[in-house]
Amino acid sequence: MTTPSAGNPRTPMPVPLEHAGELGIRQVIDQNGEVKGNLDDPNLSRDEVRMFYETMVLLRAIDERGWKLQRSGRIAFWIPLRGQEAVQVAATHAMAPSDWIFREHRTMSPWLMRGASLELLFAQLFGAVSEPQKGRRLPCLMGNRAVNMVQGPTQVGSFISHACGVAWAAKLKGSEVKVLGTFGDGATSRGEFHSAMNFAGIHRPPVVFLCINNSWAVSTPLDCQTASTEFAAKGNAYEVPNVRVDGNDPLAVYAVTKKARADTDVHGPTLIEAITWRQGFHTSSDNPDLYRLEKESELWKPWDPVSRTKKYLEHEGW
Ligand SMILES: Cc1ncc(C[n+]2csc(CCOP(=O)(O)OP(=O)(O)O)c2C)c(N)n1
Repeated sequence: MTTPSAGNPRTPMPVPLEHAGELGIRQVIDQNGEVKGNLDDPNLSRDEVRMFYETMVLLRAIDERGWKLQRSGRIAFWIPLRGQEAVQVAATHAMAPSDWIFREHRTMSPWLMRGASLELLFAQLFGAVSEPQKGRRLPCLMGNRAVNMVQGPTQVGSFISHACGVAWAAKLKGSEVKVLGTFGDGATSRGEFHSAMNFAGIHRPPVVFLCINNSWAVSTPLDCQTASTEFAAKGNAYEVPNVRVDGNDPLAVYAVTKKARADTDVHGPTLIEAITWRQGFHTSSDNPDLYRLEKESELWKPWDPVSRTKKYLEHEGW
């Protein structure tokens, strides 16, 4: 006899990436890394895609190490990023190094891809005085002015309006700087998301809003987060052009983010909804067994971003 669960896990929803065409989700590669999607291959070079893959593998290794450090009591807290490697790596690469990135709590890619050291990243996790914020923030809520990466605050989504404001300032100054603001699906329920979108619709600052829809906000599933069938469409209310993309396909994320960045000079903001899945716990203070079933992980497994990218590299002979 199996022991009844202490929680109330949800029956998993179908993986939207399986029906990308019907759902208007832009996709370049399929599960097997083959170019079969509804969006043209952005034709990145061998070195660029290899850099994507290597950074994704590094992020996954950091995630595994961070988890162990927290579980062995050596750091206070850990926010897993496993499963969300492709979206952060590709979006960072699509922006210019001088652009500002306001990031939610799982994105570490700008730190690594813009040349800040791994030692300094771990110094942040340990709260060492040598790290840019002098150990004042929770592990993973990192920021680094040297690489134009703004610290993730504890308050979910509170920085979306700041990202919009920095972009507005850049426009007023006639600067070439653009802004990327990343946030989760849960953050779209915050007032700051709506104020930023409203402001962006009126003043057209050069900002790319990247909603990383990983299916959950702690234990809150999507249908308890919004009555809409998608997050991208929320842009319509504010006249902010929007697009849905397969967040586990780095080529697709790169292509739509690159276009959104270029479009900042045409119409200002774009809202991107990148669809992915949080593979790990919400944080080290969570137990997802109480609200989701192992079956959900099995459904998403073929869509793992690291293995898909690896398969693409293999197909290309790279
Ligand atoms: C204003 C606020 N409310 C609640 C929390 C607790 N909290 C931390 S992360 C989180 C969920 C965020 O979900 P989402 O924006 O989808 O990002 P994800 O964690 O899934 O990456 C919540 C509710 C918080 N930090 N700030």
